[in-house]
Parts: sequence; C-alpha cells; structure tokens
Amino acid sequence: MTRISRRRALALGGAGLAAAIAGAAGWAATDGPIARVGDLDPGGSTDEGLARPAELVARDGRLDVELVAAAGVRVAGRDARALGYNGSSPGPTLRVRPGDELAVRLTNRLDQPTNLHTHGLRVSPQGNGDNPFVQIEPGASFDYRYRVPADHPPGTQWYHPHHHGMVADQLFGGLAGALLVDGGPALPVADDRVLLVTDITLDPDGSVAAVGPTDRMRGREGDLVLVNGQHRPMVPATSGHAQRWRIVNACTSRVFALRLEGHPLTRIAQDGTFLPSPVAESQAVLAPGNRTDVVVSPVGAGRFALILDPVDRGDGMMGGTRSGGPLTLATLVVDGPAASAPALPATLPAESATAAATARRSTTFRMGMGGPMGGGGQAVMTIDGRTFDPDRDDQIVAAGTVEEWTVLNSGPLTHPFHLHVWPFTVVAASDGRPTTGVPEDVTLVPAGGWVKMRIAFTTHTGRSVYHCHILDHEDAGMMATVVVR
Ligand SMILES: [Cu+2]
Repeated sequence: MTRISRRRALALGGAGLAAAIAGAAGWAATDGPIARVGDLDPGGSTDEGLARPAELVARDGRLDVELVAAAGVRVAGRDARALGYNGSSPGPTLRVRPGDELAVRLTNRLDQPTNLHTHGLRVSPQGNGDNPFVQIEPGASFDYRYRVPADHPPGTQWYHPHHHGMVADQLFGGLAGALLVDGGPALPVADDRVLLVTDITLDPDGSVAAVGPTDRMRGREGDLVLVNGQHRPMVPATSGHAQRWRIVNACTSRVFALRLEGHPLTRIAQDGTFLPSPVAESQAVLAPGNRTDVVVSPVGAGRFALILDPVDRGDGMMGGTRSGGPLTLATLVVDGPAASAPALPATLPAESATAAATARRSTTFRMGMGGPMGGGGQAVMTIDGRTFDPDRDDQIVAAGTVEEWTVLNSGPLTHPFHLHVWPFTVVAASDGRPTTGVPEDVTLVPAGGWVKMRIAFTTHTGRSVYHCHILDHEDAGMMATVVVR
C-alpha cells in the first residue's frame, strides 16, 4: 500500500503541504526527533554506520535474482509502510560483469502495476530486456533477461520502476537499487561504497504521505533525505585510506550539490563511465537519475559533514517546495594518525569520443498551463506539444547511425533529459557548462535553454523512451518514444 490514493490527494489539495509538514513532524515525534530538510547540524549524525545494501554478485557469467516489490521496510531506522525490494530500501545491489547475463524475476506485491528499468545499462529494450512498456499486474511476476554486452563499460548504474503514471509514487515510496558493472582499473582505495540518495515524506503512522497537485506540478521533494535508507549515518574511515563513493541520485525530483567538509570530491566517473582523468572538485551536482563516482582521501582524524545543498530548479524556491537550505546527509568519521592516501592513476579508461553525427533533429520539452486560454489551472507536460502515447512512434532513427539532438526547454523549470539504452555525449549547452566528453544518460536542460548532444544508435535496435527525469513530469506526460530500426 502506497497510501497515495487519488481520492485523498484530491481532497487534500492545497492543504496537502501543511498536512505533509505536520505529518512528518508527528511521525518523527513518535520516536525521537528527526531533522528535516533545512536543518543543518554537522555534528548531528547518528552513530549508525552507513549500511551496505545486500549484494547479489554474478558467478560464471550469470546472475539470477528474484526481486519482490512490496510495502513494509525500515526507513531512517524505523518500520514504515514505505516500499522496497526484498524487504529493503534501497533494494539489493546487483553486480554483473561485461558479457554476463542478468536474469531478474520481478514479483509485484504492490497494489498497482509496476515494472523495471535498468537505468544506464546498455542492453536491448526489446521483449524481456529493458522494456519500459512492460506492465506487471499486482500479484504477477515477470522474467527479465538482460544480456550485458562484452564491451559494456564498467560503472555505477541503478534500477527502479518505470510504469508510466506511477513512477514518481513508486520511486518516492522507496523502490530503487544499485546495479554495478564490475571491472575497470584497480584503484588504490580501501573501500568501495554505494551512496544511494532518496527522499520521502512519511505520515505519522509511517505511511508515505499523499502528494498534492502543486507538488506534482513542480516535482515533489520529500521532507526526509536518506542515504541507503538511513538518516544521517556516519561513514567510518581511516587516515590515508581512500574510499570510492558511488553516489546515485534516486530522488524523484530533487537536484542537489554535495560537498564534504575539509575534502575535495575527486570525480572519476559520471553516469556509469569513467572520465579521462580524476578531477578534484569542491562539489558534485546530481540531477535525478545521475550517478557520480568520487574518491575521498581522508588525511587526518576528525568528523566531516557530507553536506547536501539544494539546487534551484527554476521555480525561485531553492530546491523546490520547502527545502530551505543545506542539510547533513552523512558524516565522515576519520580515525588514525595523519597519513596521505596513495595517488590515483593520472588517466582512466574513458570511452573514446562518439563519431561525428550524420543526422540532426530537435525535440522540445514544455510545461504549460492547460484549459481554455491556458487558464484551466492544469499543468500540461509535453514533448513537441504532445503528452506521452505509448502507441505512437515519435522519433524514428536509422539503426547504426550517430545523430545530433538538440533538446530544447521552452518552459520556466529546469528539466533533466534522460534517454534509455543509448547514452549521449553532451556537445554544448546554453548555460555554457563544461562538458565531460564522455557518454552520460541524464543532463539538465536549463529553463528557456537547450542542450546539444551526440547519440550513437549503433548498439541495439528496438523501441524505447526519452523523458524528463523529474518523475512527476514524466508521469504527467513529458515522455516520448524512440524507435531504432
Ligand atoms: Cu521536468
């Protein structure tokens, strides 16, 4: 039970915001205080160590797993009627290698349809592959089978539901997990961790709070921001021993920037592929769906807050509805005498540049008001003037070609663009951002701006989708189909 009934959402209407705030406070009060977005207390982490989600690791070229999507998981250390896979949120971390076969039996114990998207995995979108058109009814199971190409880059991917109309509710409820493609260079790190970030709002009884129409229009942001399902855990470390953090933004809508007190974040990979070389940065910005792998090298004992700063999505309300300011996501607790970690390799196995494009097309994301003369009061989320229709072919691409796409945003909010299965290399953007030069799969398209990208449709044929990764927008229709044949 997600407890996000349409009747209730409608009944709450504009009062939903106040109810949600009161609800979260009430729920937290049942068992000690829980800080919410806007509270910043660098010393405020719990003593709980950062959890490691269960790992399911491929053997002899195969990984066979069963995932059961159901309500009833621990959230922030308490039992909640939130959602999880196999009884936990995040679900187990799946680990495969290039060339492996991944078989997933997904059983739906929710009260609504669901399915699975292997976000970032470059696999076939057809049949029982990474097919966003699959619908698994409550009580039913579906057998997915993914053949990971032998030349698949090693990196950090993730999985989550993708049933149109219910994606935001199900992800917000807690349905997400990491999916790692192992391999790549041996890095001089003492630890390798997944940091999967989600947000959620809970009612006093521990059920997922209803979301009103305003939050859906803007893209909901939860009162609680969690890492691996925990609220402000601590990350133990030893001086001179570096750690690789695979950060996943699994939030429904929240764009955030992370910084670590007293340390640079040395970025080595973006969206599941290595950068050409490590880059020490003061912060890492992640849109919903993005992954960033960083190496953290503690040199001396102390406690250092990992701080999440809100990023304005264009609505003038930093970070969205009610996230006022920075918050502590976790605290790095370093022990041991001062020491330096070994240096990272100067170069990393980044993919070579995408070939030049032989065709061009553009597509426009737009959020506007519907109804007569635009006064209907109903937000309309469109791509090229149309809401999503799974039966309509929107972009037909010749297999084997490289295209240059210009994604435009004619509305007032930032929209993160995501294309399934075929990653893209950003060539330029209207905001003049530096480009990584490597393939990515989610990129922010600025309000009133554009992003130009190169896409190689050379790996798989089939039919899939591209959409806004503010999943409330996707559910409202900001998604389109692409057919490669
Ligand atoms: Cu959007």
